[in-house]
Amino acid sequence: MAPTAGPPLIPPAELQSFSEHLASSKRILALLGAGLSASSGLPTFRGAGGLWRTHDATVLATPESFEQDPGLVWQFYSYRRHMALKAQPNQAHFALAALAEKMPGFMTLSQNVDGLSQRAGHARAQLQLLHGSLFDVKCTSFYCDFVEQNFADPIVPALELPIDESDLTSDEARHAMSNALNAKKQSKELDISDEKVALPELAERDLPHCPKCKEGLLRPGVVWFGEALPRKVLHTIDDFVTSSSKIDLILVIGTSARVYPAAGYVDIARAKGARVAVINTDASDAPAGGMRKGDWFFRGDAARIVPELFK
Ligand code: BV8
Repeated sequence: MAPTAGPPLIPPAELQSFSEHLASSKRILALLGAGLSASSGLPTFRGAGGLWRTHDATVLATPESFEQDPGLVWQFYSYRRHMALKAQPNQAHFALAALAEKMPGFMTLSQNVDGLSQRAGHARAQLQLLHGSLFDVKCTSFYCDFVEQNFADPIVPALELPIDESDLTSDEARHAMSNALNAKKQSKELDISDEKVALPELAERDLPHCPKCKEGLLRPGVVWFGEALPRKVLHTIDDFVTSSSKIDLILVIGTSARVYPAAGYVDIARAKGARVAVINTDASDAPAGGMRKGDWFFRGDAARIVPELFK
């Protein structure tokens, strides 16, 4: 017996009203968050898996943490670089890139640093990276302007740690991890417990250093909490939102919309006449100020819903 089809992914009336609005829209914004890449296997910012489950990403993603323990912060970013390189863009990344190609008046504001929108072929002029990229590195020396794209995995040998820590509970992974660490003669016996997984203390000399000035420590080219967003990105977005014409629609895809000033673009778009379409697995994650009449909330996996919406 053929399996009975479940309820439609998107309620037909909602899809109809959205499609009509999309077809008549000239200027559209999309605000992307980590939920967009969830189906590509990447944990969301607060959902980092494995041994990072006991660390608070919002604490690690700060200049203070890097100052205090660059080795720990580099291990966090090395794990995320590795995961992002292993991941593939999903159908939502491709659908957004296709919409950008079709619509000059479409601009994506991405909070994601995983590089998946770029790998899906999203036109760079229409992709604003609000929080930088895992694959940019820059020198921390005050007098050095070195910055480059770097996809090496790991970026230095000292960061070559078994990454599949999500199965650290298994003996073989545990032995692999401790053998690798012992081989680096840098770790005490790993104390794997539920509370905290001991991470090796990496010597600063073994962390990535600047090839230009030869002395500065390199850091990930992401925007940390307390740091300003890239000026050029802010100016490009300002030009888009302050132009006289209205904004017809803002898509809010896979984000808890709690981080500012990124989340503030929802209200800025509303003030320019935009209707809001939220795509999120969590019905409680509506933007600040909640949903208004004429908005849409499409509940579910962005990787499945976004391609449907743009059909
Ligand atoms: C700044 C890079 C000023 C690093 C990140 C008001 C105005 C201005 C600033 C502030 C303000 N209030 C507070 C601040 C300070 C702070 C801030 O916003 N704090 C928060 C915690 C309240 N903001 C800043 O510090 C910003 N800087 O304002 O500087 C300034 C000006 C001049 C001079 C000096 C300073 C900088 C913020 C940037 C921080 N960097 N990322 C890194 O990645 O390591 S933010 C990081 O967290 C992500 O980039 C993302 O933006 C954010 C949220 O991460 P997640 O929660 O994981 O992801 P997301 O929110 O996307 O949640 C996942 C969602 O997806 C959920 O809703 C889930 O339900 C959904 N989902 C899951 N699976 C799916 C799904 N949806 C669909 N499909 C699925 N399959």
